[in-house]
Amino acid sequence: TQSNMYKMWLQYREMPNKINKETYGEIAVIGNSPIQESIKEELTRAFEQMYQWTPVFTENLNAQIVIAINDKLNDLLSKNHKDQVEHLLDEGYIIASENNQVIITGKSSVALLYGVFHFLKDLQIGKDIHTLNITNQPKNSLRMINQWDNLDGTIERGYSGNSIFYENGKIVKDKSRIKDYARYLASVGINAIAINNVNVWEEETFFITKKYLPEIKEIAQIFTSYGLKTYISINFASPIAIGGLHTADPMDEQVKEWWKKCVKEIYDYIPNFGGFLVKADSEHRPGPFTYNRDHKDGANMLAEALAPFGGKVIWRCFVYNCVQDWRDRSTDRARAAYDHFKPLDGLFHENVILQIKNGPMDFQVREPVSPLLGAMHQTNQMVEFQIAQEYTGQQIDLCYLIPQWKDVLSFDTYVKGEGSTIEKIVAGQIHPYRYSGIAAVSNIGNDENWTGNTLAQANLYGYGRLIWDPSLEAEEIACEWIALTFDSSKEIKNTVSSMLMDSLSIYENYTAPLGVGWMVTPHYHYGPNIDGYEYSRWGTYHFADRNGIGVDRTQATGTSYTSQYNEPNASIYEQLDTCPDELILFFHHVPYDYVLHSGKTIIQHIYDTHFLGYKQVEQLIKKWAMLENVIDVDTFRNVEERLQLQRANAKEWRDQINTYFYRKSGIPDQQKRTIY
Ligand code: GCW
Repeated sequence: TQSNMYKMWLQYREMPNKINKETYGEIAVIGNSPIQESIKEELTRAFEQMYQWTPVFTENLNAQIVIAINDKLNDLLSKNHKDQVEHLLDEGYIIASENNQVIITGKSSVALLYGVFHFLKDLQIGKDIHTLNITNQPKNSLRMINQWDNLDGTIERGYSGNSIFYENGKIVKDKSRIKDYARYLASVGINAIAINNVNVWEEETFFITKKYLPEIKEIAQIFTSYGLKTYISINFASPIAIGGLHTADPMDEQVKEWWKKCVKEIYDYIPNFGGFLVKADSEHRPGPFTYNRDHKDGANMLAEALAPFGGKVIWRCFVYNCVQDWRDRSTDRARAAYDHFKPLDGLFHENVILQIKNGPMDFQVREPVSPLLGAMHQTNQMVEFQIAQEYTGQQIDLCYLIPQWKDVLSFDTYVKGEGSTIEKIVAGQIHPYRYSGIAAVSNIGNDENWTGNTLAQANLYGYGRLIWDPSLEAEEIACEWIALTFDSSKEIKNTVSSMLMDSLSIYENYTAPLGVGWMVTPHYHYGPNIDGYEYSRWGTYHFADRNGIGVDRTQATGTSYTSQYNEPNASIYEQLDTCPDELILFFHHVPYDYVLHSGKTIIQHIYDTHFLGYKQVEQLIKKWAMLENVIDVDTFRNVEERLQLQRANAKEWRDQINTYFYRKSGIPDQQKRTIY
């Protein structure tokens, strides 16, 4: 049997108020697609666990619970509900209580699946089955997960064990865990997944060939039965690496033909294949630059091969010079994505979507929003988040990321006047994007609890919920997750939700200050190393010297990165007196005694937040300790152990940062605390 931690938010705990078998024992599920099969399985699992009886499935529309596409419902729906369904998108559903019947309907099978998961969620949190009346649909059309899993079983930036997809150079034979993953993802509305790392190594290059397609087909079928389309990350140099050609030039006829044949073969195996995810000309991966072509040439060539089958190219914009010289002050990594892609607006085919990281650097705890988002009016875009906590504590330190993503989504770009938020841009409401949405790097692995730290499950859950409906509040999502994962006791809810809600700012407090980023151990990205990247080629500098710190990205005296924003943002960031405190060192180089809006100097802010951050971790430990007797022992231990590691990490950060800046600046702490 599966442990509680394994079951994440689909616990289906035994319910005190049982719905009875006599009345609800028969459930009508109309249709036989694989998705209907998933629905039946999920209902069976849930009802057996919650109510200790097994439902019988029927096609009889008189059953108390009816799950069917709207045109199979005959006259069961009231006029009002009928109209509501008519206006829904394909993935939208309604749950209607009608003449004592519960009817879950929509226009597609996957809508029914989403409706059923919603129904089960409401039952789990104790809602009355007779009063359910829900209309719901996603705000974003593409809701995607990216696995950074390698065929050898490792996961790039994975902190939860090894891959559930691959082991020892092979696709796993037992795919039951992949199926469970599909259930979790579908239950929060994810509808697409790229199943391998964007860094495509030698053997993974063959994923698009007969060598692996039969097994990838099996994976794709699992995901299909939960409404997710499967994507493969490809190696841009495949025509050379595995095709026997001497070039991968996207303008070369033979190369084009090669990709067309390749794509056709993929669709022979997987008729609803989603398409390719591509990291090109980035961190030494091959790409069109080798052939003096640009990214539209590369993306469009693949798009042409995929178009006849309805496939898409998701092309990442994480393109920058990763062999910089720290002596060169004019090259600015933050500028790179915009500089490369903005001039290409309008030149991409309509089945290309650009995938852009939320910030201009790389998933730091604090960054401004990428100015490329929304800047291209005629090119499909989606934002990329990182659920995996590469720079935010690696699922050791607690860091609930939903508040960060909400900040990104609510950011006003002004690209089409006031109100041009990222939320609206990626929902396709500002520019007429054909496709758009949100992707994120997954945080799961084969650890029993999927996410290393059990509380990091909230980030996966929250990601799905937030991108389905960005209007949900971070705290609301946290409470929902807690209620489903643990139980509805007030004590657990209050304690865990306050821990989650405080965690991002705590993490920010004891790590790199005021938006400057990095200062992490090179390569591993956990723990402090203030100058670890300072003289390296990655372009991630803080420029601290005895007088001050920060990166001058102004038009007046710096790299002019600020000019990539629309007004008024460009001026807000450009001017010291309007630049928000939390980003000041991202945009400006300032002396240590510069006074923030908060009234504190930079140096005092550094001292205060670092002492505070450490204390706050100690408080987290105390809060968690209060739950010892109310939370299951596995979860309790799992989190307790990690909180202790977090404390050690926070201490190291606190002392190294404080010492470093005390020595650099020579300015003592006003409160005379011990600085080592
Ligand atoms: O910051 C980097 C990560 C790499 C990752 C890359 C990317 C998959 O450290 O591990 O490679 O981002 O997003 O492509």
